[in-house]
Amino acid sequence: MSAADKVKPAASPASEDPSAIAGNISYHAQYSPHFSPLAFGPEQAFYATAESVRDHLLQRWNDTYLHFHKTDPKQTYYLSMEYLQGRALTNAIGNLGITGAYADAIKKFGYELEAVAGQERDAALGNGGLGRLASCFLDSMATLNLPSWGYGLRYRYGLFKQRIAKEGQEEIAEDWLDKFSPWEIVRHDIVYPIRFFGHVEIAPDGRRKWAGGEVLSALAYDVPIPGYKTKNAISLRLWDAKATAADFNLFQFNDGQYESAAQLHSRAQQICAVLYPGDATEEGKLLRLKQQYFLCSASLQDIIFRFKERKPDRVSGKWSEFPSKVAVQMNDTHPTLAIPELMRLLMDEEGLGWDEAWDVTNKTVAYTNHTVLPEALEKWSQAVMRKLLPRHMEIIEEIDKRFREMVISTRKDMEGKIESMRVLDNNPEKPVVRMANLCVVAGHTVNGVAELHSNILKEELFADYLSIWPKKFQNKTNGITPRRWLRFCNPELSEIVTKWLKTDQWTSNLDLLTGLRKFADDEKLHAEWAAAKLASKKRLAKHVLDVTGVTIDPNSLFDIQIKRIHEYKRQLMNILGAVYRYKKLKEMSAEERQKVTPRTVMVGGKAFATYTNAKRIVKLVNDVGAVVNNDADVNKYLKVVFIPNYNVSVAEVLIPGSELSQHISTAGMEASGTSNMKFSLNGCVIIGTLDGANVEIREEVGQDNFFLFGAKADQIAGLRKERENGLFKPDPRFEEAKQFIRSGAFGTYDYTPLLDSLEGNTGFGRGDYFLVGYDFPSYIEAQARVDEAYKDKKKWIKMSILNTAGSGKFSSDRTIDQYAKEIWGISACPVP
Ligand code: RUG
Repeated sequence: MSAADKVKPAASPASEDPSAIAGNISYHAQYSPHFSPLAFGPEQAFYATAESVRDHLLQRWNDTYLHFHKTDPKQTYYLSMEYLQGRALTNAIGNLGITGAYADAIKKFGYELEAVAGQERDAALGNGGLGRLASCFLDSMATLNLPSWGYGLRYRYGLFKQRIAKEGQEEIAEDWLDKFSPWEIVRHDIVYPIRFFGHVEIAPDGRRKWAGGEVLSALAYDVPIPGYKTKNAISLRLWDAKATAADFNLFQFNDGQYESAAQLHSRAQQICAVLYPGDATEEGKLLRLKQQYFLCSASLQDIIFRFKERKPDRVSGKWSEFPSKVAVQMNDTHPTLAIPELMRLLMDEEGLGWDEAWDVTNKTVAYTNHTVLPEALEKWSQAVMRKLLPRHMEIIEEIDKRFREMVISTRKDMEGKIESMRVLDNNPEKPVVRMANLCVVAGHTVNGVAELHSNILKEELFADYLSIWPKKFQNKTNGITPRRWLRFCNPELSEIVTKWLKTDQWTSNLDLLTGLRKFADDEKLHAEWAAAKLASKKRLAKHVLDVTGVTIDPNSLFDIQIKRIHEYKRQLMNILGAVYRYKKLKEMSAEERQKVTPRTVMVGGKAFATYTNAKRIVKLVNDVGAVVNNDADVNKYLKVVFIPNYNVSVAEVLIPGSELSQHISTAGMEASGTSNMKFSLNGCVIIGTLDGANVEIREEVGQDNFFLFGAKADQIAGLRKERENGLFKPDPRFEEAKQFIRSGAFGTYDYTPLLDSLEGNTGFGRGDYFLVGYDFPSYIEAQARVDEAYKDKKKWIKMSILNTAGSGKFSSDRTIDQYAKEIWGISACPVP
């Protein structure tokens, strides 16, 4: 008899009584039989528990759909190529307020909730901050009862799993659907045709029509997203690509031509196979564009369907009503094709004229920019676009033409600027469509994601447009959900916060955290705070031991940098700092070392598979760690650990246990950053530059509670110029650190190309474009201030408390409330 058999099965969903819940889990173990009925291990326990939780979710999700249907509010649709959802179980029961009941229920089977929750695979349908932001936004939309949904793609394989081998990072397909995802609901009733290639025809009624080519189907999978302490549960609708039976050539198959018989099926599989397929080849570029169009077309057809479904008497004459019922937010330029697709659907399918379709489109779509890095601003070859989406290319050409005419006729003074503002770049060598320009021209609002970033958009990247549309540009400083990023991932600290604030309302009103300020010197709070931190540090130390085999000391200063590996984020500066520290430790006498603040430097993050320098950085951190951690002279004072396979669940262990975190990008290059907010919320002090949201975090937590260093954004261009002119004189400490690596102190791997990128005078990727050399001395000095501050435990804990206390602004509830009011024009629609 299995453990599940010991509890009487009961189908009744949505109970909050532990015995009834246990019965429901047992029911799922037996009647949703994914596994042998003879076994009920932790994995089976997870799936049965998740299915039981899903019963709770489905009820709310259905009620919410019906309520939105009945009340017909204006609704936001968030289009994003990325969602970094992570695990869902702990979050779902936490938001539903049934964690205790589920913990008790699971005990009846002899398991602990944490162990069962740990069985879940991360849903990593995203790459980094942009995807995690989208997931935090969904949590806030549901919590604020906003009528809003997310749309994305159901990638078969998530962001790759990172393994550290002798040669450095290896990428392995992340099989998050290996068994199945208990959270998704396949919607066989929601399918839309998606065309690729083909040609444009003139229909008998004179309308232009896209025809021919190949047609696949988009099939919806819904993931219910529960709000915190509300009956609302919204949808994350993920599209999968399918071909139909009609596309299967039975004749060819019976003739032994198996591959050509199922050609369209295999092409359908490619579309949602992976996030960001390599785009070095023409095939790769085409596939990415297909993915983007697939998301946009399926979502817009669905949005239009719902617009009609909510009021079936809506006739084509009423399209002017559309923007009062629908807001579409494009998360970066990846869903830009929503613009020509909406135009196409309105004109070619619904019969609107250009002006009316343009007016509706403009009032409906808005664009969030997440980067000013030139290489990340998407540009698609006009030839590829014309081949894959001929009708869209026509529409884009018309948008470009009309924009040009508008500027020429109304703004003579801008004529000289027009070429760089146009949607099309007709450079004969490489004609492209500039997606960001298309978003700015077509959208009603453009926003950046932190004050500094939004100012750079207005003053530099989009400055020319600002003079045409001064009201189009806004700032919406990013945020993070306090549920996942404090309440659920750091229960020890959460309890203390609730105890001292005498309320747990901070979970949905994060500004209440300022109430901690008045206790910042209280010794009792200090003792509790330190104990909670130590508990999290021990949990983190265990994780490090489990995944790397390295033992770290929970009494050392835990210094963490976790984010995608990129040269602008300057993990290289961090590791050069660690190398310098190691060299100085080696030069010290035993007595001198005793005065040193012991430190554990942890770095985690994935390097894009084809980004060679980023991969070299990963290798370097590992190589430095291998030497330092095994050096008995100094490893009491310094350890360097690379945390493999950084993802959302790993972050949930690392962030609570952090004391210092590094956000050290070249000023002006990190649009916002969001892990900085998570760290600060968890009482971790930041060492950072005045970049992205660091600027605002420092304002909120107080400048004494933030270790600042480095050049400011407005100095960067000048510094690069100086460098080009050969005026830069490197600090001897910077030279010493590089030289130590070049000497072979960390093994035989050839780091010359990586170190050479920090030398010379000019050029992207050479000539130290990211100014590591310029900022290194002030970085080392800021780190020395950290060492001193950490010696004063009282001072450090006070800084930690004041970081948490100053984090209220960075709740994604605040961000989403601002989007709702200032961009989307939507209001709460709570299920009664
Ligand atoms: O790099 C940015 C981060 O600074 C930002 O916090 C995050 C969310 O706004 O978006 C990141 N980002 C930018 N991810 N992808 C891009 C460019 O496509």
